[in-house]
Amino acid sequence: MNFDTPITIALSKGRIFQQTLPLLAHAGIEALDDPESSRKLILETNHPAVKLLIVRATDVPTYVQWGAADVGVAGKDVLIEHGSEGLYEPLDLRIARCRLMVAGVPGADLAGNQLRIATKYVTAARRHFAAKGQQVEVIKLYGSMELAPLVGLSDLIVDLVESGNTLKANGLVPLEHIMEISSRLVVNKASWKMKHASVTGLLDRLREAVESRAEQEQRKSG
Ligand code: PRT
Ligand code: MG
Repeated sequence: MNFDTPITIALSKGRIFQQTLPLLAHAGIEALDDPESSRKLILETNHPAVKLLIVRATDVPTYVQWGAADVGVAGKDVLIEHGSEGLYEPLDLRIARCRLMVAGVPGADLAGNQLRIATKYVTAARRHFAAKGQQVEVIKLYGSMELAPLVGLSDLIVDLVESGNTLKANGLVPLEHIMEISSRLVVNKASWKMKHASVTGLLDRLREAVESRAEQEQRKSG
């Protein structure tokens, strides 16, 4: 692919970077450094006009919203909490998948009113209980949510669950499924207009990569 316009892509280290790399490779983009070993926050690629910005997962939508990055990859959880101002969300990359769940000690009461819910995902948690017509008090935490019900900070937590091992290790169980989570491509609204050819070119190649992977998965399971 031919990138004549400069394009910056915001990514977080760890699972999102690892799982986005093969998709970018399908668009002919290869990073020249590995963020896990290099301390650089701006990574060059094999295309001089294409750069990768390494930012915190929760900061990806902020960089893209303000146009400091043209595109980015962020979890649906992060996007729900951030809001969609200044952003398009044209593609589900189907990577970094997990589930947003209500969890607590075994047998915890899910139905009560004025339950206290500890979570990093305040917006998603409020919406979930409001949709059930339940009044709850949501307590914002920044991590280690599993501790909250063990020490009486909250009745329940709302957290991401992948294998379930983190809950299990703390004597908690998943109680209610809220939604499936995956990472999305987000695009700055001005970049979408001003860099239309490059952005849609990249989007098309990423969509192909996602679809061919989904077909492979289906063939394996069928
Ligand atoms: O780690 P850091 O503080 O820098 O930021 P972050 O935690 O937001 O980043 P990162 O890279 O850990 O997560 C980026 C995105 O990956 C998230 O926004 C999610 O969309 C997605 N994702 C997928 C996950 C998980 N799976 C996941 N398992 N994010 C977090 N977890 C955590 C979860 O919060 C819980 O503590 O892993 C634990 C549960 O895992 P299991 O396997 O024990 O159930
Ligand atoms: Mg993390």
